[in-house]
Amino acid sequence: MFETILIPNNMSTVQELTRTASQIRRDIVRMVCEAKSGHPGGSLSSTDVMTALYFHVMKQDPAKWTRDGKGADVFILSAGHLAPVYYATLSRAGYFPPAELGTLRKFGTRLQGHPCVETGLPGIFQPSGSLGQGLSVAAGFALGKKMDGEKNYVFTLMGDGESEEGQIWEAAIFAAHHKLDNLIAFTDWNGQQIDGAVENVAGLGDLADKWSAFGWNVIVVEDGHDFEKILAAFDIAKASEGKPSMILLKTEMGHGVDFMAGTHKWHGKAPSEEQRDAALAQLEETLGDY
Ligand SMILES: Cc1ncc(C[n+]2csc(CCOP(=O)(O)OP(=O)(O)O)c2C)c(N)n1
Ligand SMILES: [Mg+2]
Repeated sequence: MFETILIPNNMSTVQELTRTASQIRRDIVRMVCEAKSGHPGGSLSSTDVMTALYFHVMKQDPAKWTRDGKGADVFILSAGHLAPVYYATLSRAGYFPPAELGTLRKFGTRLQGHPCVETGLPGIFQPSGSLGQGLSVAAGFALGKKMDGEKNYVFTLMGDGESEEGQIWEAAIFAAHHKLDNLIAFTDWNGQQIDGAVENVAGLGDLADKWSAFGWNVIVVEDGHDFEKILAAFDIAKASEGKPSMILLKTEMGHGVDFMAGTHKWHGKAPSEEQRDAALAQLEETLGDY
């Protein structure tokens, strides 16, 4: 079911990224279906930015990966429930064989429902799942790299619902205070969270204004599924001087599968086998040739 197709991590064209993202979306749907639990909605909305990151933006080499991230770019998944997209991306980038994706959430697996480090899965720098903590960890890594005179970047993916957590804003103050321009955070601004629209749960208002007021370099990507725009946003972020960057990606929950799209109902629900097949048919149709 999880065939071994390793995709080289130096691919650069939008067409190649699009095909890889589709492969990762298919992995997500299969993994969550087989586990009978997990988080497909946000995984599908953040697939494109994760693909852009690991297959183009980030300087990383699975063969040389170490957990301390010394001498390499680092990625922290702040929104830990997005483990399915994280695992699928790591696997397709060459960190472990895709066959292991089929073990998601099974007893004794290295692919726990939320990322952890005790199981020794390559590519995971930091456990996560309790929302709001990853940005603080990423800021710590970024400060450490500055102190060591390293030029590498630290990236972190956050959710918009996650951005309701108080610790996020404490980390925002810290990162701006320390002028962490090697820190690039990005938010999957899909408008949905666990039990409804973010604006109905605890509205964030204009996130761009908020991050800007906290002293960050803010880049808004109006279509967070457009690879050219995503790559351009990372270029702008990398050029920031004296300020950490926040890329706000307007995305669609469940993107790529019509019956999962745009609703919080697929935040944390597994498709049946029938729904999986319907989803895969849509993805394969879009993709063509894997
Ligand atoms: C500290 C903490 N509070 C609550 C939760 C439960 N929880 C898991 S995901 C989630 C919603 C997150 O929303 P968002 O970041 O927008 O993710 P999306 O639904 O878009 O995938 C909540 C409340 C948690 N994991 N950690
Ligand atoms: Mg969300």
